[in-house]
Amino acid sequence: MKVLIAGIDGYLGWPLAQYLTQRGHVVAGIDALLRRQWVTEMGSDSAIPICSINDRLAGYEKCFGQELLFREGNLLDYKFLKESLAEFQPDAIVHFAEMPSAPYSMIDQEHSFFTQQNNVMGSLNLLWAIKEVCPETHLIKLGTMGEYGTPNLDIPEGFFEIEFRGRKDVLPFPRQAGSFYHWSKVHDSNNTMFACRIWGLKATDIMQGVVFGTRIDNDGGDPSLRTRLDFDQCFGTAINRFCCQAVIEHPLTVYGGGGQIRGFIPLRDSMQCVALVIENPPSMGEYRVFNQFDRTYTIEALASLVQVAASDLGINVVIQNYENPRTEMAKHHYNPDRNRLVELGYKPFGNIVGEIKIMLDDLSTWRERIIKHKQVLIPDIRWDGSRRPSRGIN
Ligand code: USQ
Repeated sequence: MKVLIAGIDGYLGWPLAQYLTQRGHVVAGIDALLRRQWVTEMGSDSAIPICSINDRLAGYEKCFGQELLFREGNLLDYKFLKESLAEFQPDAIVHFAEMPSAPYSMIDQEHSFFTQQNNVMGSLNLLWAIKEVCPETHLIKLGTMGEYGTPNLDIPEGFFEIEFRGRKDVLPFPRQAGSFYHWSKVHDSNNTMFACRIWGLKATDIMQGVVFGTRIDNDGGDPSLRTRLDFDQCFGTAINRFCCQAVIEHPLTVYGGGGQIRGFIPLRDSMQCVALVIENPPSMGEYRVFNQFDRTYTIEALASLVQVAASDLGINVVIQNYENPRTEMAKHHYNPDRNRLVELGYKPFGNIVGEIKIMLDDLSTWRERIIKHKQVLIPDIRWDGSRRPSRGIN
């Protein structure tokens, strides 16, 4: 199939291009290269050095013996977007071209506004462009498990049957997002569902958990093919940050008591799931929702897994609880379904400790790069709009 990846330069986009190529798909990409700027704005850098987009494209061509069509531009530029779709005529579009950080969206008015404008308007433009240029294209939109929040109910995959005053219906499961970023994803989901209903487009909305990992299956050894790995408070996610902290023997920064539960998925599994979604498209007019994660963990349990894996490799790290800069539930029920991808053939890698050890090994090569930016490890962005570094609480 011809697959266009919007956001091809990011943590997920660049490895996905390689993974899909290995599965026989023809890949093209668009990107405004904003992720690089956001991480610089946070005073940080990818722990794993990454090449410029031009060197990435040259490395891809050398490794796979074929060219990757790339166009630099922004989804907010509607003319650019329509021209890109018309040029490539994709069978599927994977939409990763969003600002992905909850803390970044909570910094201040400007960052909240930017997040929602970039994500919601960019996605709306994409829906219009698909309708006008290639209405039979399958849109695979990256949503987030965070759209659901942490209700005191089990979480289905997008929809549930509800009975109210003696009548029944199947309705979208309530969304209770926990940041302006997560709400931007809810707004995208609503717009996508609506576009499928009124225009007959077809879309899969992936509710993805927190991704971690430095590698995919069969990654080429060329440095241009590596993906980035962030560890700052905005673009570094929990396990990725803990592994970067461990390799420099910095305390693992558990926010609050660490009783928060989230769904987690290794990078290599995320690639597998997206490929399965592309290869098993919905019908025209169908809007379907898949929850995409391997297992759920408390943050405290994850920090312990990283601590133990590090200790096996001779690295001693302590776990430190910090005042939680976020407003989120300290302890809660969390039991989301994730059957639909398994039904399509998703086979989880399953060995989280093994994956963490691979990460620690990879990251120890880049210890100096993490040490150079270690001031970004302590969070200071608070959900009340103020900024103050969190202090240790034990
Ligand atoms: N946390 C810590 N210590 C840290 C970093 C995070 O305790 O150093 C805690 C947070 O308080 C939170 C949990 O770990 O309770 C997850 O935080 P995170 O930064 O790993 O992930 P999150 O902000 O939820 O967002 C990430 C991605 C986002 C994606 C989401 C999936 O940045 O793009 O949508 O994971 S989910 O969490 O399922 O909504």
